[in-house]
Amino acid sequence: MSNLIETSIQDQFLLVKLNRPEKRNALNDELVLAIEAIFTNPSPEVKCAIIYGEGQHFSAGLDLSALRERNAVEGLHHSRMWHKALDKVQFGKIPVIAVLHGACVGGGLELASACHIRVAEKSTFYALPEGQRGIFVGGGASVRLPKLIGMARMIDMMMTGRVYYAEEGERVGFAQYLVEENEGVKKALELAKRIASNAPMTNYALMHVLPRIVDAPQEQGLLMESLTAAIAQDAPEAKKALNEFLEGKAKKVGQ
Ligand code: 1HE
Repeated sequence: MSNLIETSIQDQFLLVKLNRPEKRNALNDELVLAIEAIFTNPSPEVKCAIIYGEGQHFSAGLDLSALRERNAVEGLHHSRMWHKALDKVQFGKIPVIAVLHGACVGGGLELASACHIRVAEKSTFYALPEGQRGIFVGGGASVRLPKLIGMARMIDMMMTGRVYYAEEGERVGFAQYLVEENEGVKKALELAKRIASNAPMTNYALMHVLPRIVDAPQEQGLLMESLTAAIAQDAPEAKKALNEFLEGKAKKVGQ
């Protein structure tokens, strides 16, 4: 395993730390492949993962020093390597929470977008410098980011170099939670506990079925929804949770 990334298990949660602070957690091939390996085969005891960055920034994106002269085909393979790795994050076995601080830019934002929930500390800022570097996003941002913030904002960011800071960023949809500095992992652990208490089928449906429904034509989406609902309600966890509510033993909404 690469020493540019560190993993540890706390309770039933996998903590994944980007550990290249001297290069602002810039993502070279070694790091991207390490991310792929970690999310391809998480230990079965792990119920949720949290990914965060060491140092002052979550990630400065693609390691630009590795952006040597590539021809079109090599560029394609490089981009597809990112897609394969980030698909393992989005469509793996465990929900993934990204904890953001400092720069969350370029490929760093693409990594954050592949996670299921984003918690931003107040120092976070978001940008897509690809526009200014004469390149295009290649790590999945054109598919994932418009679903978070809308296409118009992404076009503006790339055309003008616009930077969004933490508070506005949360408002427009980059992150779901905004917390004080150094509070992100604590918040993510709280959320992870809740996520881990869900029926496995519910988490699976949210990670794997919902994105396909969103991309599908309405008729197929509705059918997928019905099939998923039917399977989910038949699971023993669903029956147990329903009984607990009917017996007055379950938490009310908001508790
Ligand atoms: C890097 C990188 C990098 C820093 N690749 N080495 N991403 C970017 O265009 C963002 C470029 N980085 C920055 O704008 C700034 O570094 C930050 C705003 C993120 C942080 O600023 P700061 O003042 O904390 O750090 P720094 O002094 O700029 O950088 C410290 C070191 O990290 C320095 O190396 P050093 O050897 O001179 O100490 C920097 O060169 C190095 N560094 N960022 C390589 N990105 C799948 S396609 C995705 C396409 C993209 O992601 S494009 C966007 C790339």
